[in-house]
Amino acid sequence: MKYFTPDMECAPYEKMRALQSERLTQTVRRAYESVPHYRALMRQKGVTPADIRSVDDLPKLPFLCKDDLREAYPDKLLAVPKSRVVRIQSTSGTTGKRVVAFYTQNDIDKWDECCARAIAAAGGTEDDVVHVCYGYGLFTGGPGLNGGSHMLGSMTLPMSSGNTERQMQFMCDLGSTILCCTPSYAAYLAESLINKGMRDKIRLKAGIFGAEAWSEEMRRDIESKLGIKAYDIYGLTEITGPGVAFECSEQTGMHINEDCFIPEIIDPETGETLPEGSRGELVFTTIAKEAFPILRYRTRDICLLNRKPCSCGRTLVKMGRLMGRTDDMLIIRGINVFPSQIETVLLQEGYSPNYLIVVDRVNHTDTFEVQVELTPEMFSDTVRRVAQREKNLVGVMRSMLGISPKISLVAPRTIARSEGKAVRVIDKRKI
Ligand code: DLL
Repeated sequence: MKYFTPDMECAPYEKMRALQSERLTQTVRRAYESVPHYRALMRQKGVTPADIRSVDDLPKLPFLCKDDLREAYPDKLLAVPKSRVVRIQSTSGTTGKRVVAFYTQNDIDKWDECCARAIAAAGGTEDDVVHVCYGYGLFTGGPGLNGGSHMLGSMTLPMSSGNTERQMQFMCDLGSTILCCTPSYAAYLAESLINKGMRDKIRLKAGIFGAEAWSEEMRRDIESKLGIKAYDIYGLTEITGPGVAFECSEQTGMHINEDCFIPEIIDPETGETLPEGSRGELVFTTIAKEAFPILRYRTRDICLLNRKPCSCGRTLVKMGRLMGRTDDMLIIRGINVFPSQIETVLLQEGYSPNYLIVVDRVNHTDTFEVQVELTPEMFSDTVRRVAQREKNLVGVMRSMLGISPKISLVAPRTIARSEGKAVRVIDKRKI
C-alpha cells in the first residue's frame, strides 16, 4: 500500500486550500465560542471569527506560546465538555507545570490516521509487524505509532522503551519488520544486535525515527547497519503527537498532514509571516481537533517548507529537517529538558545555581552530565556523604525530568563564571 488516504495525501492544491479554509473557519469559531482564553486573546488583537474566512486570514489571529499553554494548566483550553474527553497526553515541563493535551475519540481516530499514513509511507501494510519502542504513557510516541499501526491493521508490538535484551529477542522471534523509536535508540539497538551476533536473525525492512534531531550521516549509518530504509517523523504533544509530518520514499523532508494542520513559517524576532521556502520558526494551527484546538502555536522549531512536486505523488507540503530551536530546550534521548528545570531542583536541594550541563553523543547515544558545585559547607562532608548526595540528586532529577543525568559534584568555585550570559549548556553533539 503506497498511500493510506490518497484523496487527502494527493489532493490538488486548490482542493486542499478550500478544505483548510472551511475547517479553519469552523475551528476559529468553536475556539472563540467555547474557550474564554481564545476569546480574550482574539479580542486583544481586535479580531472576531467573522474576520477569518480563509487560510489567507491566518496572520490576523494572535499567536499562542508555550507560556500560554502553561498558564492554561490543567484544562483552560479545553473546548468540549469533559465527558467527551477519552484520553490525555502530556509533555514534560519546567517547574512541574506540564502541558496537558486532551483528545475526544474523533481526535484519537484522526491522530491514528496521521500515524497510519506515516507507516504506510514507510512501506507498511497489514502484513507487517510494527515494533514500537517509543515510550508509552504520557509521552505521545508510543500511543501515537501504536494507534497508527492498529488502524493500518499491522501486528503491533507495544514494546515501550528500555530492556534492550527483550527488544532484540522479540524482534527476532516475532519477525518485526518496521521499527519505531528515537534515532539514537535505533543506532544503539543496531550496535547491540551486531555485538550479540543477532543482526542476521532480524527481518526489519524500515524504521520510523523521530522525536529528536538526527543527521543524514546518522540515517546512512543506521540504514547500513540494520539493512533498512530509515524514515523521519515529526510531531509535538501540543499539536497532537507524532504524525504531524512524515517522510516518504523520496526521503527529502516530511509531508505535513495539511488536512489536519496548517503550517506557517514566521520570523522569530518580528512574528511576521515569511513566504514559503524561507527559513524561520514553524507555527501550527490545528483544523481537525475537537478537544484541544490550537491556533497559531509557536513551536520554536526552525525549518523551511517546500512545495516542489514529490516523486511519491503526495501533494502535501514538506518540511525540511529541523535546523534548531529558538529557545534553550534540549532534547536528550528523545526527552525534552529545559536548563531551568535543573536549576529549580538544585536550588530546592540547597545547592548554589552554579552548574554546567554537558551533553554529548557517544556511539549514537546521548550522554547527559550535570556538574554541580558543592557549597563550602558541603565541601567538608565525608566522601561517603558526597556519594550519597550524588545519588539523591540523580533520583530527584529523574523524577523531575524523566531521565537520569550523571551528577558530578565539584569543589566550590570551580565552574567558570561568565561576565555576560551564563553558559549553562555545552552541547557537543554534532547533529
Ligand atoms: O517528540 C512527539 C514525537 C514522538 C515525534 C515520536 C516523533 C516521534 P514532544 O515530546 O512534545 O513530542 O516534543 C516535540 O520534539 O517541537 C521538536 O523540537 C522535537 N522533534 C520531534 N520530532 C522531531 C524530528 C514528540 N523528527 C519536540 N526531528 C518538537 C527533530 C523533532 N526534532
